[in-house]
Amino acid sequence: MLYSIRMRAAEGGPHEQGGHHISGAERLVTKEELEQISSELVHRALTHSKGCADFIRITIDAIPDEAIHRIPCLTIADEQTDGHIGEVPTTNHEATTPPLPLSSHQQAEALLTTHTAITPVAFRRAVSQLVSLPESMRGAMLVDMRTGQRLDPWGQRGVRVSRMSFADETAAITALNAAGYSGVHLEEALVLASKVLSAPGVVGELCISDDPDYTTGYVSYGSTYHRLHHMKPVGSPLGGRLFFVDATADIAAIKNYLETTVTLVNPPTFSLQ
Ligand code: WAQ
Ligand code: MG
Ligand code: MG
Ligand code: MG
Repeated sequence: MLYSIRMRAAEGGPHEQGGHHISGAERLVTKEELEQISSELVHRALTHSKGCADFIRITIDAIPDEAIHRIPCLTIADEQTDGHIGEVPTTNHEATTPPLPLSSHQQAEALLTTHTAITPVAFRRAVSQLVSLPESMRGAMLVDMRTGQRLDPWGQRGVRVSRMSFADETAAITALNAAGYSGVHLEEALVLASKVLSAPGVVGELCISDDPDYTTGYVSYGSTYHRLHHMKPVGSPLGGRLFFVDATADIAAIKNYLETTVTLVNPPTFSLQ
């Protein structure tokens, strides 16, 4: 039997009373792991770079075994973007013109629009909506892959992907470490991104962390996860996620799948070097 454990934390009261979102995380764990993971999640809420939580909600539910859905892990492709243009250090998310190297956002656009049906207009419109929000959302925006128009009606909450974990977290972390990757941001993002692309109707994702000191984000599509550095200026608390969807997709069904289907992600695999 597995348990779903979810944490959300805010400063200035609960989210629903206007508290400022600090952190959220979720796992699927065994009964034996519950106490340890609860304490790790509380620790995280109390020591986060976004502030110290004064509201922490931990929710635990048992999951019947037959409800569990298994999916493959996305494959990591690492696109290094240079943080420096010429001699001038830049934040490198702002558009450049040739012969300067593409900025992180231009790389994201090139990847998503070359390999999926997401249009450049949709990409730009969606990113500009995301980066012009006054505050980071708690979840993701669902946007039309052809127009970039926001499709979900869920305001600052958006869609929150939940009830997912690596099937074998130790094996997954060992495989990541052996390939040179580490850190809870990457581990959690890979699980989340794998679940997102497994949803019918979702064709791609863009992610920018809202942690002020974490500027690496990613885009994902098909079966790949592309890390992109310098997605925002260091120190910015503004991040977010865009889920690009087919306009004919059923928005309520996507939300329901992402929020409630209990999903285990197989360990990542790396081709032999
Ligand atoms: N479901 C949907 N959206 C979410 C969720 C969720 N469970 N959690 C966070 N978001 C949205 C929300 O708008 C946040 O502001 C935004 O994403 C960023 O969340 O390979 O740390 O948890 O090293 O700050 C990427 C790792 C880390 C890249 C991303 O996101 C790498 C990260 P954060
Ligand atoms: Mg997170
Ligand atoms: Mg899909
Ligand atoms: Mg964060």
